[in-house]
Amino acid sequence: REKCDNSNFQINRVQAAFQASLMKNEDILLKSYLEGWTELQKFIDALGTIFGFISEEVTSKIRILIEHQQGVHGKEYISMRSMINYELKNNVVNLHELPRDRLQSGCRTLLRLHRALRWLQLFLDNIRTSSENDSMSISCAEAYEQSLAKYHSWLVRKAAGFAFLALPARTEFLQILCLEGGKETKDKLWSAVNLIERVYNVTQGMYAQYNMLELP
Ligand code: 1Q0
Repeated sequence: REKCDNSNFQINRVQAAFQASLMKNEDILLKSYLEGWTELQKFIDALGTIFGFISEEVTSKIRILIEHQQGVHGKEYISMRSMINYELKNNVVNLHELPRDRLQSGCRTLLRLHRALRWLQLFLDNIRTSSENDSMSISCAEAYEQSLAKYHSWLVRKAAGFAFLALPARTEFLQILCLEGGKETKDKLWSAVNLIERVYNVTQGMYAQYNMLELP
């Protein structure tokens, strides 16, 4: 496992990337948003191979969006709003049925990451308000039930439930996040939760505005 002092696993890096994704006019800079996810993925990977299927899923969603960004219409994929406008105008988004294209739309792909960001917000807030002997598995499962679970099949929910049981105890978990526990940790988590909530709200607002909250 990487050491904390080489700043590889800093929660600050996640935060910096998501902070940078917030644009002036209620828009999201996709490059930074994806960087935030790439940083998050390092934490998932650090938790062990049991979480591999979750990490794979994040890789696959990030890859689809990067493929759009590197494609011929790449300049349309700079911000979330430009992506939505482009995909709507050009019938890239499938509004009514599951996508069958090889390269799925950026809008429905980002929506999956967006829903997962709500889980992260709730989970981090549960950790923040938990105390030393509280179970991370329960904190995680509760956040999941309140958010992502309702979009997942029975099988995925079962697999997620088993993976949660493999989460380490609170102290070790905080060590993986390079946090020591105590007041400073609560402050850091509080500011991370608030930032994630802001990013979530901007994204949610845009999906609602374009009627895209249920994209198949
Ligand atoms: C630490 C444990 C992480 C648990 C996260 C929640 C578990 C979710 C289970 C994910 C199952 C993936 C299998 C596939 C699901 C797809 O069906 C679904 C829908 O996509 P589609 O194409 O079928 O319509 N995909 C998704 O819902 C995407 C879900 C991505 C899950 C992202 C989990 C993110 C974990 C993040 C970081 C953990 C680090 C915590 C500490 C961070 C501190 C800053």
